[in-house]
Amino acid sequence: MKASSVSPINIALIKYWGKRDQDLILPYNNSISMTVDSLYSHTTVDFGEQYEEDIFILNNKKVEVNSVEYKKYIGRFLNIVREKYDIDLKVKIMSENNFPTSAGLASSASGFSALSMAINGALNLGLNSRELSILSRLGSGSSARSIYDGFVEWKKGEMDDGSDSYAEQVIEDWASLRMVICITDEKQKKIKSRAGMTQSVNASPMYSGWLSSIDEDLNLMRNGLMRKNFSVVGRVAEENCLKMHAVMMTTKPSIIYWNDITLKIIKSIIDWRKNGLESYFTIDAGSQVKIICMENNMGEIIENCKKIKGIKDIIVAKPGKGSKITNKHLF
Ligand code: 2P0
Repeated sequence: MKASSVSPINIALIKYWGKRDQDLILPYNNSISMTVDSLYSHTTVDFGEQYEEDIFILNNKKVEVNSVEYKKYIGRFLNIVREKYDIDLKVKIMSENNFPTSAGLASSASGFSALSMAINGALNLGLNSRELSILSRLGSGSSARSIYDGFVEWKKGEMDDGSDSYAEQVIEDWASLRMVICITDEKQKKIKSRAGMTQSVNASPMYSGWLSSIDEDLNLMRNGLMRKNFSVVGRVAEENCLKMHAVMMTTKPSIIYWNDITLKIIKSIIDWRKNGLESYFTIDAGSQVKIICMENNMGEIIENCKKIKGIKDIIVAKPGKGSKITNKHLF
């Protein structure tokens, strides 16, 4: 009962920040993302009677199954899976990320989509993509989007049971679009998204403004993607990102994920744009800046980034494929 999968992160162009249901992980708003080709989790799961307790090894380090962090994320998800599919076996899970974990690079998106995909294979559940998206959402919301290739929309849904809250593809590919990911800090963030978004819903005076403006952003983004209109997609992504960070910053107590390098990159991008080098930024629950650009401008943008002191690493991402089963097992 062993299976492995590889699953990518995704980067939101229209963000998810707040849940209408904490247990079922149902969001207040739809979100739209790009599935990324170069950053992924590789996960192997093995269910069997030989295991007396669950074992979880992340990036070659055994995670304590009694730790609060484990219980809140993986442990909680395994309980859901066991109850939903009537499974009585313990499991060994090994997972590796090829990028910094929990630093605002959507490791929970790649991690839970890889885990769901591998569990589907190991237990022979026969779930289709939509059912996998729903299962994965129960582990971590943004992971619902990583199941699919290209550009993807996660629907908030209307039903109380979450059965209509899953992701769907908007467009399959946009081969000339790029994201230049500037790593400004490789340390784990201090405030996890899950806790941060709950605080924002409860304690940011801007939260209602965020929700009332989201439908317009979603419409513009869908149309921009369908027409492959880079200026619209970039502008709307940047505006939406700034709105989400305004909500974060105005939460009491405030949630500020940026550092001085983050702000330096933002200002540089705005300057480059004034001088005709068209690029836009988006930033998630962390300090890394994702620069959205077209392939033909990427070389110049990377050269410019290399001149900004403090950027620790630059990773180029293209639109990529969603979660896949692989026969390469980690153990
Ligand atoms: C997003 N983020 O849309 C937004 C932008 C962070 C900022 O989705 O509680 O780790 O596991 O559902 O999925 C991060 O949220 O939170 C996230 P849970 P998740 O990509």
